[in-house]
Amino acid sequence: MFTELSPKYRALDIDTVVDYVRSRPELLEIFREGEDLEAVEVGDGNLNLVFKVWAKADRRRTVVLKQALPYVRLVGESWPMPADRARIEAQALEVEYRLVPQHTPRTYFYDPDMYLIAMQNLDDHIIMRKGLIQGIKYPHFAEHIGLFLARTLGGTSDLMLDYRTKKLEVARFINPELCKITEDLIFTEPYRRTERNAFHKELEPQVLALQADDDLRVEVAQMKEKFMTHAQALIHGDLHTGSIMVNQTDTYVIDPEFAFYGPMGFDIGAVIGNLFLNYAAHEVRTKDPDQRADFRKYLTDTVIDLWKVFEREFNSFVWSQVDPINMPPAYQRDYMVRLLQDTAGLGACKMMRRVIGLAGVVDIRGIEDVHERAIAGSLALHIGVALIKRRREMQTIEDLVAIATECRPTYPWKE
Ligand code: SR1
Ligand code: MG
Repeated sequence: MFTELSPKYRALDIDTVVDYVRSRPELLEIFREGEDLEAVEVGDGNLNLVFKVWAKADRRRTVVLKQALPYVRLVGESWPMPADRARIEAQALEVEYRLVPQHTPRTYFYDPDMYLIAMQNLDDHIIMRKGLIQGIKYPHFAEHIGLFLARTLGGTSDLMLDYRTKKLEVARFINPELCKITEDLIFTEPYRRTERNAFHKELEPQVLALQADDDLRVEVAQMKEKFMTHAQALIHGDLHTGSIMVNQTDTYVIDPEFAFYGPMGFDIGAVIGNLFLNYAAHEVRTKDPDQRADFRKYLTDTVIDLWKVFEREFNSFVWSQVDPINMPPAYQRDYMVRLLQDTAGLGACKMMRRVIGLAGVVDIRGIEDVHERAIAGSLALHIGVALIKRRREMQTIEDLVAIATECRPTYPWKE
């Protein structure tokens, strides 16, 4: 069904990874020949193996190896998946590094037989989702991610590339199986009864009402069509807060294995949708109302700021370079409003799938008390529905935030 697995492929494990590292001359800039190395497997995502390897004598000399398995790790061998997705990820990392090296991990090499990428270990950063759950603020995140989005989306679009390069890039990033995961898990399954949906029973009345909402299913179908047909830019394709590593000074975007030419709003919406999932989770995670309001203000300010940085950088990196006869200022303004509305609609789909569908987020699914979890899930669903249904009203990012923050949970259900 997929391109055949290389005959040289073998999945690494904790006993074989050190010898593999020793066999790679590219890593001699980090490790000395024959020195003692230590390793641990840290992959907690849905798909891959991830190893950290370091020199016993000096933990700062370290590398991360990410290796694709020929199946979905979350489910097992019954769900095969092309290991060649690692090539897509390596290519995307290369493009992103060229456009925004300050926010992209450095790649040491890509091994096409092992479907393995060796890259910079970001040990002094944490997965952003984990930090946000703890209520940690990242003061530079909006500036960093706004720049990342403007450069990677603008710089790979028809607005910046010549006609031939764009088409060749679309071909180089054809990624059918990973797109199919998104088409199924984000745009299809949450809106029907399927075995893979994983919402808990307290939320069932709201989920059933949402699935019975014909108007909503029309909006979602429009978003699915956009995802499948709008080859606007090279998108990361899975830019949730688990694909971002942060600390108080830096931001890195990792894991672009879902990359392909799709709608820009899917990436921007993923970031914003995940900030609102966290916003919904703090409904119950942060008990003190002042503390909750303060953290939520940080989240909504971040949404506003990241869009404003994105617009500013898109102006200077893209719009200032285009031919104003073919793309006059009024077209440019209209493009940005359409992009904002796509961002709302696609981000909404990213939110609803995380509450209803197979792969949830720990912000919400990690809430232990089932009633509290239902309150947070209910709020996240209401925000998702409002963002997608009311996206055409939005002219500014403040409009988007106002629509989201008007929403309230409706659990526990009133008779
Ligand atoms: C079967 S893969 C499930 C999800 O994990 C990835 O991070 C993507 O979000 C995908 O939809
Ligand atoms: Mg991932």
